[in-house]
Amino acid sequence: MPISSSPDVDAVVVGAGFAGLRTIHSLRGLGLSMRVFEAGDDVGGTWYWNRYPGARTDTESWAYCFSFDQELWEQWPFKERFTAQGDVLEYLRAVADRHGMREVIQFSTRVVAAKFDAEANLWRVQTDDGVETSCRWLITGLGWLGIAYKPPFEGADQFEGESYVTSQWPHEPVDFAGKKVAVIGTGATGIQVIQTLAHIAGDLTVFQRTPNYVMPGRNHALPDEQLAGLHDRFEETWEQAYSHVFGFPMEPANRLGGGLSDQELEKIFEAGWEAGGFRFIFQTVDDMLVDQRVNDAASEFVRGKIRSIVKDPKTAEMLCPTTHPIGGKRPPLGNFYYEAFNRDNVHLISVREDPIEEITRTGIRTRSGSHDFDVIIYATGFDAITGPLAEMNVEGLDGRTIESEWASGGQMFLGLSAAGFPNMFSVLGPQAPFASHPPVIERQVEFIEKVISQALEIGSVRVETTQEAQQDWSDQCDAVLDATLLKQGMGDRPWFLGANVPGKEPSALCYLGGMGGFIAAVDAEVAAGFPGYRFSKEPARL
Ligand code: N01
Repeated sequence: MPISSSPDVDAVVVGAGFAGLRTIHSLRGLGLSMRVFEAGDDVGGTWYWNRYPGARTDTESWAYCFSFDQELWEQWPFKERFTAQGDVLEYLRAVADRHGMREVIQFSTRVVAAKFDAEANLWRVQTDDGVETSCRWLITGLGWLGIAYKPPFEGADQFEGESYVTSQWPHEPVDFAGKKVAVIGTGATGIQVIQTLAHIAGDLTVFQRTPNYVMPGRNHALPDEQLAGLHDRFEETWEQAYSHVFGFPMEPANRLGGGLSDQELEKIFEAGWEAGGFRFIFQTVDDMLVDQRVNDAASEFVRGKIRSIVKDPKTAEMLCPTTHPIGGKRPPLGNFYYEAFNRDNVHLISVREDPIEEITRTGIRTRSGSHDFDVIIYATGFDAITGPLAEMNVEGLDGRTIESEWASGGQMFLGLSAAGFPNMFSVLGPQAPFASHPPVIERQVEFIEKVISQALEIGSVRVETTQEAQQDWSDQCDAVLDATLLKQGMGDRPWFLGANVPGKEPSALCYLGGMGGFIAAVDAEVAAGFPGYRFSKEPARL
């Protein structure tokens, strides 16, 4: 019986977004042959699908890109502080073209199943064109947000107007001028749609279940002088991003709020609010997410801002989050979001008080009455983090499937390796760091490169993470989560704890120990000779 049949290619990569493209670069460095399957007809991944009005990054543009290509970074004309979706795509297309990546990507092809052949130590990957491809290494780059969650509202199919799911947005332009539009959902996506369509739609009604702490993005164009200064700061930018807890290109506050008076905190918060973006959370004090008093003060500060911006007191109160701490749900970035509710054409319905009972032929019926619309937009989130891989029908050793393994919460060593699934690495798997994705992706892929490189060096055909390593990492994820205030938001269904999809078991689906904690963990793993992995030269069961 063969211990190592020859595969069609050394590696199959699934997805051609940030993760897939970065993986191509690394595998090429190792001299491996590969095939990349991408469901879309172009590169981009999450940024290909989420082309809804107003979509843009909320990490500053100069760190929402790759650090591996310094030359491109130093030339790239970052247009705005926060990059618009189309410009993210343009950047990723440039990366793919410049590095000749398209030649290994098969577009418009979805992976429908992957099964580990334990005798041959190969993955057999099925695609929706009916072809099977065998490979030694299976690397998934599916992102956290690949599977939309659309609540099963009664009657949704009978609506006769236009309806859209934000993450399945059409490529053709949608005309909203003069139309009556409903947006369901006020997460980071809903907020971007609402603040954009407020100025275009004839009438916009927002269906909000849980108000969020929306930070002012203060997006702006980057003038040439600023861009030139920025282009001189490659090292500094990436040093900041890789040492910042959430991978942002900013210095930490280097002070704790716990010992400061209320007046001192107020002054610091005011400066953070003015600075915009996530600087309110990460450049004011370093203990906002762990110190109750500081968090309470920050939350109250934001409520004060909402009350001062939104003119109608009743609307302002409806927009004030009161049931979770700041950070208990992922705070969105707005650009004149609260201001939108001062417009006569924008209306707010709280579905906590007035639940949606049915989607009708002509609109939405809530408990208090019916509302007619031309367009309904579902900005209702994702089966995040575990959903994309669970849906891919991945079968490892002994018939174990990812879907069943993760029934009570996804676990992956370092957020990329699952016990029982040899030779598979998932960039941005569950329990990857909760941080800006490009820096996380780069560090994870560099680590994967080192594991594969070690296997090639010693002639190993099967590499598998151990159950102990996986459990230990998962325990660390639990412990860090417990050290924060974030679990207090559980009742408000944060997606990063798997709490937003009915029936999904909430758990620590991400690592909150920051980029620094993650980099220390992967460096220690490499330095110790990969104790979290078993490298075998022949199948364990033969
Ligand atoms: O999804 P969400 P998202 N009835 O889950 C509501 C990233 N992202 O797509 O809060 C009524 O946050 C739900 O209500 P509630 C970013 O990491 C990044 O907005 O559960 N409402 C909530 O308001 C972000 O955090 C960027 O009570 C229902 C909304 O739908 C992540 O994606 C931009 C409902 C879902 O919000 C997810 O954001 C956009 C129901 N039955 C997104 N079910 C950038 O980088 C759900 N909702 C800029």
